Amino acid sequence: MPRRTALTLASALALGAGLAVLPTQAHAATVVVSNSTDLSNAIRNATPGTTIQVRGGTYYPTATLQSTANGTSSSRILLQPYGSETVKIDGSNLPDGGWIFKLTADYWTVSRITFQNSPDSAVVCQSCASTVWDNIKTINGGDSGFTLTGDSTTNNTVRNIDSYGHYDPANHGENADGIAIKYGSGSGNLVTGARLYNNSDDGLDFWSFSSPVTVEHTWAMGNGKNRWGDSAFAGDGNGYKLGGDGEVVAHVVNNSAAWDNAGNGFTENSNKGAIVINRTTAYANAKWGYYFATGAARLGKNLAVSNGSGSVNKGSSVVSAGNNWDSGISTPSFRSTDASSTYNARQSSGGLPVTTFLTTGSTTIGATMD
Ligand SMILES: [Ca+2]
Ligand SMILES: [Ca+2]
Repeated sequence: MPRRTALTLASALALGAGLAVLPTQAHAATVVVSNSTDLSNAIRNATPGTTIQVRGGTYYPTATLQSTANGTSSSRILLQPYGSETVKIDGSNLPDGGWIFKLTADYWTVSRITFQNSPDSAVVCQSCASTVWDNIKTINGGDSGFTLTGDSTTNNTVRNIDSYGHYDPANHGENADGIAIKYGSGSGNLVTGARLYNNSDDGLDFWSFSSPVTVEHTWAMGNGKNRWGDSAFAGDGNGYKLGGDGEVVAHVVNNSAAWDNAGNGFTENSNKGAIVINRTTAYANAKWGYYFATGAARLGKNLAVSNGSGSVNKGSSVVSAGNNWDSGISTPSFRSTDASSTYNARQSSGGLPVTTFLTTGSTTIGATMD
């Protein structure tokens, strides 16, 4: 990236009356950090155009890394590894209830960093706008892996995240989701290319979020199983929990899949909005493939196979067309029902690994699994 020309203080002063129109991105700096203190300070003190490059290794901060510093549309703040090095930020030394990273800011891009072993939530973006989360991992935390929350949560992109192994012991697994977009509002938020698996509660949860969110190219699997020997386990285990708390909102899920979850593959969760579910696949979930019993969902070209309670539970306001449970629609066979390749490393582009699992070759129905 070409370096921006910085306006020095002296030249700015020389402009005299022109001060009022000075660009705000006067300082574009690259900061290289190699210990937790410097990392914390760099995050807190970032200014528009700051690039924070984190040297390889595992970091153990003792307080939540946080910032309220905004970038701008033309001078984003970047947080990323140095070169191709591997960076893990581990929450093991945080106090009980601590989060690893809390951002309340706009125009950040966070790339290729693992956030693991958080006492509570791993990453929380509160009232963030125009942030990009690119190929991050959130692993084995004590509540949800990645959270967007608060009003004015707009135009954020979560791309190619892996979020797995989260479990909240205090609530017997009731709350820990792979991605939680909950308790807030704001348009233009996108989840794409996510793998959300083996979390105690849901793969993805939009509880009490009042604006539409779009999900695509995402897999949710193995959620809601008691993997922790919890005798009072309370995880729900929906692949995609698309609402709740009385919000009526038309979320959109395209070309995504849910399998082997303990609950439903896809559920309105009492959201009566016109949720759009298009070309998705629900396979071998313990409850319904698609549970839309009370709302007005638009279900099109979806494929449900071998779900415990059945393919679909749909109320009279649901519009259903081209799905394999609709009359005259046949069920294509899967090329593979062996999911092992879905856990492989991602492609060099950061995209989901190549798999034949749940692919059919159909150009009209079901997820394409890519
Ligand atoms: Ca729950
Ligand atoms: Ca949940």
